[in-house]
Amino acid sequence: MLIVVQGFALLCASIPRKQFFCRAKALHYSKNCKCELLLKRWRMKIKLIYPKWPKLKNQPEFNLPPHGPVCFAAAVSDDIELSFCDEHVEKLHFDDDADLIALSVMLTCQLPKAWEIADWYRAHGKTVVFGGIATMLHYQETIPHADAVFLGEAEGRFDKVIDDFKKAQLKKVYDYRLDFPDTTLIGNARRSILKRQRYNFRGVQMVDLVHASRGCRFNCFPCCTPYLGGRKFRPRPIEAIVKELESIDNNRLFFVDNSLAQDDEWEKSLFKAIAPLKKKWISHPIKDDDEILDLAVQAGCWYVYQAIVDTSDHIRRKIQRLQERGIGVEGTILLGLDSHDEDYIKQLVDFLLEINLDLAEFTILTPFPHTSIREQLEKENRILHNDWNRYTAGEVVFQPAKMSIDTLQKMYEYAWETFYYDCSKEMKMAKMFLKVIEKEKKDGTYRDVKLNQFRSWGPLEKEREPA
Ligand code: B12
Ligand code: SF4
Repeated sequence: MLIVVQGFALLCASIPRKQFFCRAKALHYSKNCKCELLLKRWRMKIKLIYPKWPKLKNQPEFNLPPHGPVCFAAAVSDDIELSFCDEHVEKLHFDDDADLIALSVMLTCQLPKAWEIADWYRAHGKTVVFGGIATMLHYQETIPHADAVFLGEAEGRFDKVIDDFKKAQLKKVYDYRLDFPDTTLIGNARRSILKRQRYNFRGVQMVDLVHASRGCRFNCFPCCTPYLGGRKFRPRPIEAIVKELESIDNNRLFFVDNSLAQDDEWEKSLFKAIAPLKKKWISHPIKDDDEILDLAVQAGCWYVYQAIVDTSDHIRRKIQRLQERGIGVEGTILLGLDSHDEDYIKQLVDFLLEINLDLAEFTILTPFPHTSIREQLEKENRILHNDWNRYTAGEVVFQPAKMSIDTLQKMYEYAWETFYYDCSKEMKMAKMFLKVIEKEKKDGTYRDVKLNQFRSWGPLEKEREPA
Protein backbone atom coordinates (compact mmCIF):
# COMPACT_ATOMS: atom_id res chain seq x y z
CA MET A 1 0.00 0.00 0.00
CA LEU A 2 2.83 2.35 1.02
CA ILE A 3 4.58 1.66 -2.28
CA VAL A 4 1.41 2.47 -4.18
CA VAL A 5 0.99 5.78 -2.32
CA GLN A 6 4.64 6.72 -2.82
CA GLY A 7 4.40 5.84 -6.48
CA PHE A 8 1.37 8.06 -6.85
CA ALA A 9 3.10 10.88 -5.02
CA LEU A 10 5.99 10.66 -7.47
CA LEU A 11 3.59 10.78 -10.35
CA CYS A 12 1.89 13.81 -8.83
CA ALA A 13 5.21 15.57 -8.31
CA SER A 14 6.05 15.03 -11.94
CA ILE A 15 2.93 16.91 -13.15
CA PRO A 16 4.06 20.44 -14.01
CA ARG A 17 2.47 22.94 -11.65
CA LYS A 18 1.08 25.15 -14.39
CA GLN A 19 -0.39 22.36 -16.42
CA PHE A 20 -1.94 20.84 -13.35
CA PHE A 21 -3.42 24.01 -11.96
CA CYS A 22 -4.68 25.41 -15.23
CA ARG A 23 -7.05 22.50 -15.30
CA ALA A 24 -9.28 23.30 -12.40
CA LYS A 25 -11.16 20.09 -13.08
CA ALA A 26 -8.05 18.07 -12.38
CA LEU A 27 -8.13 19.44 -8.86
CA HIS A 28 -11.64 18.13 -8.40
CA TYR A 29 -10.68 14.84 -9.93
CA SER A 30 -7.81 14.45 -7.51
CA LYS A 31 -10.12 15.34 -4.61
CA ASN A 32 -12.51 12.63 -5.68
CA CYS A 33 -9.64 10.19 -5.76
CA LYS A 34 -8.79 11.37 -2.23
CA CYS A 35 -5.23 12.06 -3.32
CA GLU A 36 -4.40 14.18 -0.30
CA LEU A 37 -0.71 13.92 -1.09
CA LEU A 38 -1.24 15.60 -4.39
CA LEU A 39 -3.17 18.44 -2.78
CA LYS A 40 -0.53 18.87 -0.11
CA ARG A 41 2.29 19.03 -2.59
CA TRP A 42 0.66 21.73 -4.66
CA ARG A 43 1.07 25.25 -3.39
CA MET A 44 -0.42 28.04 -5.41
CA LYS A 45 2.04 30.65 -6.66
CA ILE A 46 1.33 34.33 -7.20
CA LYS A 47 3.74 36.70 -8.87
CA LEU A 48 3.09 40.27 -7.74
CA ILE A 49 4.43 43.01 -10.02
CA TYR A 50 4.80 46.74 -9.42
CA PRO A 51 5.36 48.18 -12.91
CA LYS A 52 7.83 50.95 -13.45
CA TRP A 53 6.51 54.47 -13.87
CA PRO A 54 8.29 57.29 -15.69
CA LYS A 55 10.25 59.20 -13.07
CA LEU A 56 10.17 62.96 -13.13
CA LYS A 57 13.34 64.60 -14.35
CA ASN A 58 13.78 66.57 -11.14
CA GLN A 59 13.02 63.75 -8.74
CA PRO A 60 15.73 62.18 -6.63
CA GLU A 61 17.42 59.06 -7.96
CA PHE A 62 16.50 56.80 -5.08
CA ASN A 63 13.43 54.59 -4.90
CA LEU A 64 11.21 54.18 -1.91
CA PRO A 65 9.91 50.73 -1.07
CA PRO A 66 6.38 50.44 -2.49
CA HIS A 67 3.59 50.41 0.03
CA GLY A 68 0.41 49.28 -1.78
CA PRO A 69 2.00 45.94 -2.79
CA VAL A 70 3.26 45.08 0.70
CA CYS A 71 -0.16 45.90 2.19
CA PHE A 72 -1.86 43.82 -0.46
CA ALA A 73 0.62 40.98 0.19
CA ALA A 74 -0.40 40.98 3.85
CA ALA A 75 -3.94 40.20 2.73
CA VAL A 76 -2.83 37.16 0.74
CA SER A 77 -3.19 33.90 2.60
CA ASP A 78 0.05 32.40 3.95
CA ASP A 79 -0.43 29.11 2.15
CA ILE A 80 0.14 30.89 -1.15
CA GLU A 81 3.70 31.33 -2.35
CA LEU A 82 4.18 34.97 -3.25
CA SER A 83 7.06 36.47 -5.17
CA PHE A 84 7.45 40.16 -5.84
CA CYS A 85 9.07 42.21 -8.57
CA ASP A 86 9.37 45.98 -8.23
CA GLU A 87 10.34 47.05 -11.72
CA HIS A 88 11.88 50.25 -10.38
CA VAL A 89 14.74 48.32 -8.85
CA GLU A 90 14.95 45.06 -10.77
CA LYS A 91 14.37 43.62 -14.20
CA LEU A 92 11.11 41.83 -14.74
CA HIS A 93 11.76 38.25 -15.86
CA PHE A 94 8.91 36.66 -17.72
CA ASP A 95 10.17 33.11 -17.32
CA ASP A 96 8.30 32.11 -14.19
CA ASP A 97 5.83 29.41 -13.30
CA ALA A 98 3.32 31.45 -11.30
CA ASP A 99 -0.31 30.35 -11.36
CA LEU A 100 -1.58 33.89 -11.07
CA ILE A 101 -0.04 37.23 -12.05
CA ALA A 102 -1.08 40.14 -9.82
CA LEU A 103 -0.40 43.70 -10.94
CA SER A 104 -0.39 46.47 -8.37
CA VAL A 105 -0.81 49.88 -10.00
CA MET A 106 -0.74 53.15 -8.05
CA LEU A 107 -0.25 55.93 -10.59
CA THR A 108 -2.07 56.75 -13.80
CA CYS A 109 1.29 56.98 -15.61
CA GLN A 110 2.13 53.44 -14.44
CA LEU A 111 -0.88 51.96 -16.22
CA PRO A 112 0.29 51.70 -19.86
CA LYS A 113 3.30 49.67 -18.69
CA ALA A 114 1.04 47.51 -16.53
CA TRP A 115 -1.27 46.82 -19.46
CA GLU A 116 1.70 45.85 -21.62
CA ILE A 117 2.94 43.38 -19.02
CA ALA A 118 -0.56 41.95 -18.58
CA ASP A 119 -1.05 41.54 -22.34
CA TRP A 120 2.19 39.60 -22.59
CA TYR A 121 1.29 37.24 -19.77
CA ARG A 122 -2.22 36.68 -21.04
CA ALA A 123 -0.92 35.95 -24.52
CA HIS A 124 1.21 33.26 -22.86
CA GLY A 125 -1.72 31.64 -21.11
CA LYS A 126 -1.46 33.23 -17.68
CA THR A 127 -4.31 34.60 -15.61
CA VAL A 128 -3.87 38.24 -14.64
CA VAL A 129 -5.54 40.19 -11.86
CA PHE A 130 -5.19 43.96 -11.36
CA GLY A 131 -5.50 46.03 -8.19
CA GLY A 132 -4.30 49.30 -6.64
CA ILE A 133 -5.28 52.97 -6.85
CA ALA A 134 -4.84 53.49 -10.61
CA THR A 135 -6.79 50.30 -11.30
CA MET A 136 -9.68 51.82 -9.37
CA LEU A 137 -9.40 55.09 -11.26
CA HIS A 138 -9.19 53.46 -14.69
CA TYR A 139 -10.97 50.17 -14.28
CA GLN A 140 -13.04 50.26 -17.46
CA GLU A 141 -9.95 50.74 -19.59
CA THR A 142 -8.15 48.04 -17.65
CA ILE A 143 -10.79 45.33 -18.11
CA PRO A 144 -9.66 44.38 -21.66
CA HIS A 145 -6.14 43.72 -20.30
CA ALA A 146 -7.23 41.66 -17.31
CA ASP A 147 -8.88 38.41 -16.31
CA ALA A 148 -10.09 40.19 -13.19
CA VAL A 149 -9.90 43.70 -11.81
CA PHE A 150 -10.10 44.18 -8.07
CA LEU A 151 -11.47 47.53 -6.91
CA GLY A 152 -11.07 48.51 -3.30
CA GLU A 153 -9.00 47.46 -0.32
CA ALA A 154 -7.84 43.87 -0.16
CA GLU A 155 -8.07 43.04 3.56
CA GLY A 156 -10.61 40.28 4.15
CA ARG A 157 -11.63 40.47 0.49
CA PHE A 158 -8.95 38.83 -1.60
CA ASP A 159 -9.60 35.26 -0.42
CA LYS A 160 -12.83 35.34 -2.41
CA VAL A 161 -10.82 36.01 -5.60
CA ILE A 162 -8.55 33.08 -4.84
CA ASP A 163 -11.51 30.79 -4.17
CA ASP A 164 -13.11 31.77 -7.46
CA PHE A 165 -9.82 31.31 -9.28
CA LYS A 166 -9.40 27.81 -7.86
CA LYS A 167 -12.90 26.95 -8.97
CA ALA A 168 -12.18 28.46 -12.40
CA GLN A 169 -14.99 30.94 -11.75
CA LEU A 170 -13.05 34.18 -11.71
CA LYS A 171 -15.25 37.26 -12.20
CA LYS A 172 -14.21 40.15 -14.39
CA VAL A 173 -14.78 42.75 -11.67
CA TYR A 174 -14.61 42.55 -7.87
CA ASP A 175 -16.02 45.83 -6.74
CA TYR A 176 -15.49 46.73 -3.08
CA ARG A 177 -15.00 50.44 -3.67
CA LEU A 178 -17.50 51.66 -1.14
CA ASP A 179 -17.39 48.58 1.05
CA PHE A 180 -14.32 49.36 3.13
CA PRO A 181 -12.87 46.67 5.36
CA ASP A 182 -12.86 47.35 9.08
CA THR A 183 -9.48 48.92 9.86
CA THR A 184 -8.91 46.26 12.56
CA LEU A 185 -8.33 43.87 9.64
CA ILE A 186 -5.24 45.83 8.55
CA GLY A 187 -2.26 43.93 9.87
CA ASN A 188 1.46 44.58 9.54
CA ALA A 189 2.44 45.11 5.92
CA ARG A 190 4.33 42.11 4.52
CA ARG A 191 7.69 43.81 4.04
CA SER A 192 9.49 40.47 3.88
CA ILE A 193 8.71 40.36 0.13
CA LEU A 194 10.93 43.41 -0.48
CA LYS A 195 14.52 42.99 -1.62
CA ARG A 196 15.72 45.37 1.02
CA GLN A 197 19.19 46.23 -0.16
CA ARG A 198 17.77 47.61 -3.41
CA TYR A 199 16.16 50.43 -1.47
CA ASN A 200 19.49 51.56 -0.08
CA PHE A 201 20.92 54.64 -1.65
CA ARG A 202 24.63 55.26 -1.37
CA GLY A 203 24.74 52.90 1.56
CA VAL A 204 21.83 54.49 3.42
CA GLN A 205 18.62 52.59 4.03
CA MET A 206 15.61 54.50 2.70
CA VAL A 207 12.62 55.18 4.93
CA ASP A 208 10.02 52.46 5.37
CA LEU A 209 6.47 53.37 4.43
CA VAL A 210 3.66 52.84 6.89
CA HIS A 211 0.12 54.14 7.34
CA ALA A 212 -1.90 54.90 10.45
CA SER A 213 -5.20 55.65 8.74
CA ARG A 214 -7.02 55.43 5.46
CA GLY A 215 -9.29 57.83 3.64
CA CYS A 216 -9.60 61.57 3.82
CA ARG A 217 -12.52 63.68 4.83
CA PHE A 218 -11.45 66.71 2.79
CA ASN A 219 -12.24 67.30 -0.84
CA CYS A 220 -9.45 69.22 -2.56
CA PHE A 221 -9.97 69.92 -6.25
CA PRO A 222 -6.86 68.25 -7.75
CA CYS A 223 -7.14 65.08 -5.68
CA CYS A 224 -8.75 61.69 -6.38
CA THR A 225 -8.58 60.54 -2.75
CA PRO A 226 -12.14 61.72 -1.94
CA TYR A 227 -13.38 59.46 -4.75
CA LEU A 228 -11.29 56.52 -3.55
CA GLY A 229 -12.01 56.85 0.12
CA GLY A 230 -15.58 58.11 0.06
CA ARG A 231 -14.55 61.18 2.12
CA LYS A 232 -14.31 59.10 5.25
CA PHE A 233 -11.40 59.21 7.67
CA ARG A 234 -10.71 55.68 8.90
CA PRO A 235 -8.03 55.50 11.56
CA ARG A 236 -6.38 52.20 12.42
CA PRO A 237 -6.39 51.10 16.06
CA ILE A 238 -3.43 52.75 17.73
CA GLU A 239 -2.16 49.49 19.29
CA ALA A 240 -1.96 47.98 15.79
CA ILE A 241 0.13 50.93 14.57
CA VAL A 242 2.49 50.68 17.53
CA LYS A 243 2.84 46.94 16.92
CA GLU A 244 3.63 47.51 13.27
CA LEU A 245 6.20 50.23 14.01
CA GLU A 246 7.91 47.98 16.53
CA SER A 247 8.19 45.25 13.91
CA ILE A 248 10.04 47.43 11.38
CA ASP A 249 13.80 47.16 11.45
CA ASN A 250 14.30 50.77 10.45
CA ASN A 251 14.36 53.82 12.64
CA ARG A 252 13.23 56.11 9.81
CA LEU A 253 9.70 55.98 8.54
CA PHE A 254 7.29 57.75 6.22
CA PHE A 255 3.62 57.91 7.27
CA VAL A 256 1.89 57.97 3.89
CA ASP A 257 -1.52 58.83 5.35
CA ASN A 258 -3.25 61.46 3.25
CA SER A 259 -3.33 63.80 6.20
CA LEU A 260 -2.80 63.09 9.88
CA ALA A 261 -4.71 66.28 10.64
CA GLN A 262 -8.19 64.83 10.53
CA ASP A 263 -9.10 64.18 14.15
CA ASP A 264 -7.29 66.08 16.92
CA GLU A 265 -7.85 63.57 19.71
CA TRP A 266 -6.77 60.63 17.58
CA GLU A 267 -3.70 62.53 16.38
CA LYS A 268 -2.68 63.37 19.95
CA SER A 269 -3.18 59.77 21.10
CA LEU A 270 -1.18 58.51 18.14
CA PHE A 271 1.78 60.79 18.85
CA LYS A 272 1.76 59.94 22.57
CA ALA A 273 1.64 56.22 21.82
CA ILE A 274 4.51 56.19 19.33
CA ALA A 275 6.83 58.58 21.19
CA PRO A 276 8.44 55.83 23.35
CA LEU A 277 9.51 53.97 20.18
CA LYS A 278 11.85 56.85 19.30
CA LYS A 279 11.31 56.37 15.58
CA LYS A 280 11.92 59.33 13.30
CA TRP A 281 9.33 60.02 10.67
CA ILE A 282 8.14 62.07 7.75
CA SER A 283 4.45 62.63 7.01
CA HIS A 284 1.88 64.58 5.08
CA PRO A 285 0.35 67.51 7.02
CA ILE A 286 -0.11 67.47 10.76
CA LYS A 287 -2.46 69.87 12.54
CA ASP A 288 -1.14 73.40 12.99
CA ASP A 289 -1.84 73.54 16.71
CA ASP A 290 0.70 74.18 19.50
CA GLU A 291 -0.09 71.13 21.57
CA ILE A 292 -0.21 68.80 18.56
CA LEU A 293 2.99 70.19 17.06
CA ASP A 294 4.82 69.72 20.36
CA LEU A 295 3.56 66.17 20.63
CA ALA A 296 4.62 65.53 17.05
CA VAL A 297 8.18 66.60 17.84
CA GLN A 298 8.28 64.38 20.91
CA ALA A 299 6.95 61.53 18.78
CA GLY A 300 9.87 61.87 16.35
CA CYS A 301 8.52 64.07 13.56
CA TRP A 302 11.47 64.77 11.29
CA TYR A 303 9.90 66.61 8.38
CA VAL A 304 6.50 67.12 6.82
CA TYR A 305 5.14 67.65 3.36
CA GLN A 306 3.11 70.82 3.32
CA ALA A 307 1.07 72.07 0.37
CA ILE A 308 1.94 75.69 -0.34
CA VAL A 309 -0.99 77.26 -2.10
CA ASP A 310 -0.21 80.97 -1.85
CA THR A 311 2.19 83.58 -0.51
CA SER A 312 0.08 84.55 2.48
CA ASP A 313 1.20 85.29 6.04
CA HIS A 314 -0.86 82.32 7.10
CA ILE A 315 1.44 79.98 5.14
CA ARG A 316 4.54 81.89 6.28
CA ARG A 317 3.54 81.43 9.94
CA LYS A 318 2.64 77.81 9.46
CA ILE A 319 6.09 77.01 8.06
CA GLN A 320 7.77 79.09 10.76
CA ARG A 321 5.95 77.26 13.54
CA LEU A 322 7.12 73.91 12.18
CA GLN A 323 10.71 75.03 11.65
CA GLU A 324 10.93 76.65 15.10
CA ARG A 325 10.30 73.21 16.53
CA GLY A 326 13.02 71.63 14.41
CA ILE A 327 10.58 70.06 11.95
CA GLY A 328 11.76 70.40 8.36
CA VAL A 329 9.29 71.33 5.64
CA GLU A 330 9.12 70.00 2.12
CA GLY A 331 6.68 72.22 0.25
CA THR A 332 4.50 70.62 -2.40
CA ILE A 333 3.64 73.26 -4.94
CA LEU A 334 1.16 72.86 -7.77
CA LEU A 335 1.76 75.07 -10.78
CA GLY A 336 -0.76 76.01 -13.45
CA LEU A 337 -3.87 76.87 -11.45
CA ASP A 338 -6.24 79.22 -13.24
CA SER A 339 -5.06 82.14 -11.13
CA HIS A 340 -1.37 81.53 -12.04
CA ASP A 341 0.50 83.54 -14.62
CA GLU A 342 4.23 83.91 -15.25
CA ASP A 343 4.67 86.76 -12.75
CA TYR A 344 2.78 84.96 -10.03
CA ILE A 345 4.94 81.84 -10.35
CA LYS A 346 8.06 84.03 -10.07
CA GLN A 347 6.70 85.69 -6.93
CA LEU A 348 5.79 82.31 -5.47
CA VAL A 349 9.32 80.96 -5.95
CA ASP A 350 10.79 84.14 -4.40
CA PHE A 351 8.47 83.65 -1.45
CA LEU A 352 9.64 80.05 -0.95
CA LEU A 353 13.25 81.19 -0.90
CA GLU A 354 12.46 84.03 1.44
CA ILE A 355 10.75 81.78 4.00
CA ASN A 356 13.67 79.35 3.86
CA LEU A 357 11.66 76.36 2.90
CA ASP A 358 13.86 73.28 3.36
CA LEU A 359 12.81 71.47 0.20
CA ALA A 360 10.35 72.15 -2.60
CA GLU A 361 8.61 69.74 -4.93
CA PHE A 362 6.97 71.43 -7.88
CA THR A 363 4.41 69.60 -9.94
CA ILE A 364 2.19 70.70 -12.78
CA LEU A 365 -1.54 70.60 -12.17
CA THR A 366 -2.73 67.36 -13.79
CA PRO A 367 -6.38 66.46 -14.39
CA PHE A 368 -6.32 62.87 -13.12
CA PRO A 369 -9.57 60.92 -13.50
CA HIS A 370 -12.15 61.29 -10.74
CA THR A 371 -10.97 64.70 -9.60
CA SER A 372 -13.04 67.86 -9.64
CA ILE A 373 -10.37 69.66 -11.67
CA ARG A 374 -10.78 67.07 -14.43
CA GLU A 375 -14.53 67.57 -14.42
CA GLN A 376 -14.06 71.33 -14.77
CA LEU A 377 -11.43 71.13 -17.52
CA GLU A 378 -13.45 68.55 -19.43
CA LYS A 379 -16.47 70.85 -19.38
CA GLU A 380 -14.30 73.69 -20.64
CA ASN A 381 -12.77 71.46 -23.30
CA ARG A 382 -9.25 72.24 -22.06
CA ILE A 383 -7.78 68.73 -21.81
CA LEU A 384 -5.17 68.15 -24.50
CA HIS A 385 -5.07 64.34 -24.55
CA ASN A 386 -5.41 61.19 -22.50
CA ASP A 387 -1.99 59.73 -23.10
CA TRP A 388 -1.61 58.37 -19.58
CA ASN A 389 2.15 57.87 -20.02
CA ARG A 390 2.37 61.64 -19.99
CA TYR A 391 0.20 62.18 -16.91
CA THR A 392 3.29 62.32 -14.72
CA ALA A 393 2.63 65.71 -13.13
CA GLY A 394 5.79 66.92 -14.85
CA GLU A 395 4.19 67.73 -18.19
CA VAL A 396 1.39 70.12 -19.15
CA VAL A 397 -1.59 68.11 -20.41
CA PHE A 398 -4.24 70.85 -20.37
CA GLN A 399 -4.67 74.38 -21.64
CA PRO A 400 -3.72 76.80 -18.83
CA ALA A 401 -5.95 79.82 -18.28
CA LYS A 402 -3.40 82.62 -18.18
CA MET A 403 -0.37 81.16 -19.95
CA SER A 404 0.43 79.20 -23.05
CA ILE A 405 1.21 75.50 -22.68
CA ASP A 406 4.86 76.23 -23.42
CA THR A 407 5.08 79.03 -20.88
CA LEU A 408 3.70 76.85 -18.09
CA GLN A 409 6.17 74.10 -18.99
CA LYS A 410 9.00 76.66 -18.93
CA MET A 411 7.82 78.11 -15.63
CA TYR A 412 7.88 74.62 -14.12
CA GLU A 413 11.54 74.28 -15.13
CA TYR A 414 12.15 77.82 -13.92
CA ALA A 415 10.70 77.00 -10.49
CA TRP A 416 12.95 73.96 -10.01
CA GLU A 417 16.05 75.73 -11.26
CA THR A 418 15.49 78.92 -9.29
CA PHE A 419 14.62 77.27 -6.01
CA TYR A 420 17.72 75.08 -6.16
CA TYR A 421 19.99 77.65 -7.83
CA ASP A 422 22.52 78.15 -5.04
CA CYS A 423 22.15 74.85 -3.28
CA SER A 424 21.36 71.69 -5.19
CA LYS A 425 18.49 69.42 -4.29
CA GLU A 426 21.00 66.79 -3.17
CA MET A 427 22.66 69.27 -0.81
CA LYS A 428 19.33 70.40 0.62
CA MET A 429 18.38 66.78 1.12
CA ALA A 430 21.69 66.12 2.81
CA LYS A 431 20.93 68.99 5.21
CA MET A 432 17.58 67.43 5.97
CA PHE A 433 19.36 64.18 6.57
CA LEU A 434 21.70 65.84 9.04
CA LYS A 435 18.63 66.96 10.97
CA VAL A 436 17.59 63.38 11.56
CA ILE A 437 21.08 62.30 12.53
CA GLU A 438 21.16 65.12 15.06
CA LYS A 439 17.83 64.02 16.52
CA GLU A 440 18.95 60.41 16.66
CA LYS A 441 22.24 61.25 18.31
CA LYS A 442 20.33 63.19 20.93
CA ASP A 443 18.12 60.27 21.92
CA GLY A 444 20.68 57.54 21.35
CA THR A 445 18.97 55.87 18.39
CA TYR A 446 21.59 56.72 15.78
CA ARG A 447 22.96 53.66 14.06
CA ASP A 448 26.16 53.95 12.09
CA VAL A 449 25.63 53.27 8.41
CA LYS A 450 26.13 49.56 8.01
CA LEU A 451 28.62 49.13 5.22
CA ASN A 452 28.12 46.19 2.97
CA GLN A 453 29.64 45.01 -0.27
CA PHE A 454 26.99 46.79 -2.34
CA ARG A 455 27.58 50.16 -0.73
CA SER A 456 28.65 52.81 -3.14
CA TRP A 457 28.84 56.56 -3.37
CA GLY A 458 29.07 56.25 -7.11
CA PRO A 459 26.61 54.34 -9.30
CA LEU A 460 23.27 53.27 -7.95
CA GLU A 461 23.04 50.07 -5.94
CA LYS A 462 20.56 48.68 -8.41
CA GLU A 463 23.28 48.61 -11.06
CA ARG A 464 25.37 46.38 -8.86
CA GLU A 465 22.96 43.64 -8.06
CA PRO A 466 23.81 41.14 -5.39
CA ALA A 467 24.59 37.68 -6.60
C1 B12 B 1 2.75 56.85 -0.95
C2 B12 B 1 2.39 57.71 -2.12
C3 B12 B 1 3.41 58.06 -2.99
C4 B12 B 1 4.85 57.61 -2.81
C5 B12 B 1 5.01 56.21 -3.44
C6 B12 B 1 6.13 55.43 -2.84
C7 B12 B 1 6.15 54.04 -3.41
N1 B12 B 1 7.32 53.59 -3.77
O1 B12 B 1 5.14 53.38 -3.51
C8 B12 B 1 5.63 58.71 -3.58
C9 B12 B 1 6.00 59.78 -2.59
C10 B12 B 1 6.87 58.28 -4.34
C11 B12 B 1 4.54 59.25 -4.51
C12 B12 B 1 4.81 60.01 -5.60
C13 B12 B 1 3.83 60.59 -6.40
N2 B12 B 1 2.50 60.52 -6.22
CO1 B12 B 1 1.67 59.49 -4.83
N3 B12 B 1 0.71 58.83 -3.39
C14 B12 B 1 1.04 58.12 -2.35
C15 B12 B 1 -0.18 57.97 -1.42
C16 B12 B 1 -0.08 59.07 -0.40
C17 B12 B 1 -0.37 56.69 -0.67
C18 B12 B 1 -0.43 55.41 -1.50
C19 B12 B 1 -0.49 54.26 -0.56
O2 B12 B 1 0.52 53.66 -0.28
N4 B12 B 1 -1.68 53.97 -0.01
C20 B12 B 1 -1.87 52.98 1.03
C21 B12 B 1 -2.05 51.58 0.43
C22 B12 B 1 -2.24 50.57 1.52
O3 B12 B 1 -3.25 51.60 -0.33
P1 B12 B 1 -3.33 51.07 -1.83
O4 B12 B 1 -2.11 51.37 -2.58
O5 B12 B 1 -4.64 51.49 -2.39
O6 B12 B 1 -3.36 49.47 -1.66
C23 B12 B 1 -4.50 48.75 -1.24
C24 B12 B 1 -5.46 48.37 -2.38
O7 B12 B 1 -5.41 49.23 -3.48
C25 B12 B 1 -5.10 46.95 -2.71
N5 B12 B 1 -4.11 46.67 -3.74
C26 B12 B 1 -2.93 47.27 -4.00
N6 B12 B 1 -2.29 46.61 -4.96
C27 B12 B 1 -3.03 45.57 -5.32
C28 B12 B 1 -2.83 44.57 -6.27
C29 B12 B 1 -3.81 43.60 -6.44
C30 B12 B 1 -3.60 42.53 -7.45
C31 B12 B 1 -5.00 43.62 -5.67
C32 B12 B 1 -6.04 42.60 -5.87
C33 B12 B 1 -5.20 44.62 -4.71
C34 B12 B 1 -4.22 45.58 -4.55
O8 B12 B 1 -4.58 46.41 -1.52
C35 B12 B 1 -3.99 47.43 -0.68
C36 B12 B 1 -4.46 47.17 0.73
O9 B12 B 1 -5.84 47.25 0.83
C37 B12 B 1 -1.34 58.22 -2.43
C38 B12 B 1 -2.61 58.78 -1.82
C39 B12 B 1 -3.49 57.69 -1.28
N7 B12 B 1 -4.16 57.90 -0.25
O10 B12 B 1 -3.58 56.61 -1.75
C40 B12 B 1 -0.69 59.18 -3.42
C41 B12 B 1 -1.12 59.13 -4.88
C42 B12 B 1 -1.19 57.71 -5.33
N8 B12 B 1 -0.02 59.81 -5.54
C43 B12 B 1 -0.39 60.58 -6.48
C44 B12 B 1 0.48 61.42 -7.22
C45 B12 B 1 -0.18 62.45 -8.11
C46 B12 B 1 1.86 61.32 -7.11
C47 B12 B 1 2.88 62.07 -7.96
C48 B12 B 1 2.58 61.93 -9.44
C49 B12 B 1 2.93 63.56 -7.66
C50 B12 B 1 3.19 63.88 -6.26
N9 B12 B 1 4.09 64.77 -6.10
O11 B12 B 1 2.58 63.38 -5.35
C51 B12 B 1 4.24 61.43 -7.55
C52 B12 B 1 4.85 60.56 -8.64
C53 B12 B 1 5.70 61.34 -9.56
C54 B12 B 1 6.40 60.49 -10.58
N10 B12 B 1 5.89 60.41 -11.77
O12 B12 B 1 7.41 59.94 -10.29
C55 B12 B 1 -1.89 60.53 -6.71
C56 B12 B 1 -2.24 59.61 -7.87
C57 B12 B 1 -2.80 60.31 -9.04
C58 B12 B 1 -2.80 59.43 -10.24
N11 B12 B 1 -3.99 59.14 -10.72
O13 B12 B 1 -1.77 59.04 -10.77
C59 B12 B 1 -2.37 59.99 -5.30
C60 B12 B 1 -3.66 59.20 -5.32
C61 B12 B 1 -2.47 61.23 -4.39
C62 B12 B 1 -3.52 62.22 -4.72
N12 B12 B 1 -3.65 63.14 -3.83
O14 B12 B 1 -4.21 62.28 -5.69
N13 B12 B 1 3.29 58.91 -4.05
S1 SF4 C 1 -5.18 66.80 -1.16
FE1 SF4 C 1 -4.80 65.74 0.78
S2 SF4 C 1 -6.23 66.71 2.21
FE2 SF4 C 1 -6.95 67.24 0.16
S3 SF4 C 1 -8.47 65.67 -0.34
FE3 SF4 C 1 -6.49 64.99 -1.15
S4 SF4 C 1 -5.64 63.69 0.45
FE4 SF4 C 1 -7.26 64.91 1.39
